Amino acid sequence: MTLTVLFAASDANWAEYAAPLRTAIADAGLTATLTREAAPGTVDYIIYAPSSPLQDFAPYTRCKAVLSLWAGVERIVGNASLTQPLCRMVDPALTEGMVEWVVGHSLRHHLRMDRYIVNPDHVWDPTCPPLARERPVAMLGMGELGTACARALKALNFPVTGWSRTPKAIDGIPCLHGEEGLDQALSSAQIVVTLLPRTPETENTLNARTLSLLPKGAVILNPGRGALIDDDALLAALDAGQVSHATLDVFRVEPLPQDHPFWSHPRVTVTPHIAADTRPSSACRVIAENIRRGEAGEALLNRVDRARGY
Ligand code: NDP
Ligand code: OXD
Repeated sequence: MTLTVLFAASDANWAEYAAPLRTAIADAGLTATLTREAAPGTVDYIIYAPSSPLQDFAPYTRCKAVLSLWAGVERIVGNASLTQPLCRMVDPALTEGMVEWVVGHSLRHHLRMDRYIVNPDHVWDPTCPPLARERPVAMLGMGELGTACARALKALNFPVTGWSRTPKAIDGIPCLHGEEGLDQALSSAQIVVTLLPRTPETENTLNARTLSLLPKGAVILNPGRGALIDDDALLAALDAGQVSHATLDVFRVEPLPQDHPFWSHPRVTVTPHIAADTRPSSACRVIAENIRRGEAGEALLNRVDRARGY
């Protein structure tokens, strides 16, 4: 049987994904027409990115799953017309990229690299930074990405505490949950990494109250979603020295508007939502495996729980 797979994403996505998707679908033993246009009633699977104008999923009556190219699904999860199973992206290469971004930016601040990279007055300050073992990290979000980043930082000896919605047991990484757990994780964290999904519950996880719990001079790394942080509270904490630096990859509005104070703040580093990209060669294999599973009647990978929102 020939399946119809609708690719609902931008022209740029199509240019990157069409060839590796065809290869991955064939390698999974499937016969499919991969297309950017099809009569809704004929479509078996939808591959979706928020760059697509597709908003009304109701006419796709035969569609067995919507497969997101993005890990974060906040722009589609609440769509009332979407009743088909929704799967988010878990791509090993995306995870690898996130680990590199988080470890790189953690080490930048831990080793105070900026002091030596930009030193116009040639200051000779032989103060050595502490060892990683003396620099506690709080990892907010212990899912696919948070757990991989926590393990990588732990391998460098950072004492990492994880925080998630539900309790977890991970070797060598104490894990907390709930509001009290958050307060405890933050109370000793010199580096805080936010890798939570955007949901109504996670909005403003870092706010004036929670930022005030941090030891003075803590660093924030946010590769999760902009809405996890109250922007004004963060700016106030930076100005007060409560937070010494924030490295932000994601924002409430993207691209970050030119007049946003983050651009010019001396202790904010803006990276343009590049912490971790889905890589077509590996992501297409994940998509093809899910189509294979759908056809074989097996459980789909990475199903989103609509009620939870992620
Ligand atoms: P997962 O769904 O695997 O993990 C999410 C984690 O957040 C889980 O540990 C979950 O807890 C926790 N969580 C969710 N809600 C709450 C809550 N209310 N309180 C406490 N913890 C909560 O997601 P990923 O790790 O794959 O991705 C995380 C996010 O990273 C994505 O949603 C996306 O927004 C962002 N991202 C950013 C990219 C970038 O380039 N900047 C690239 C890719 C993703 P529990 O384990 O108990 O369910
Ligand atoms: C994603 C992202 O969610 O790039 O995949 O942020």
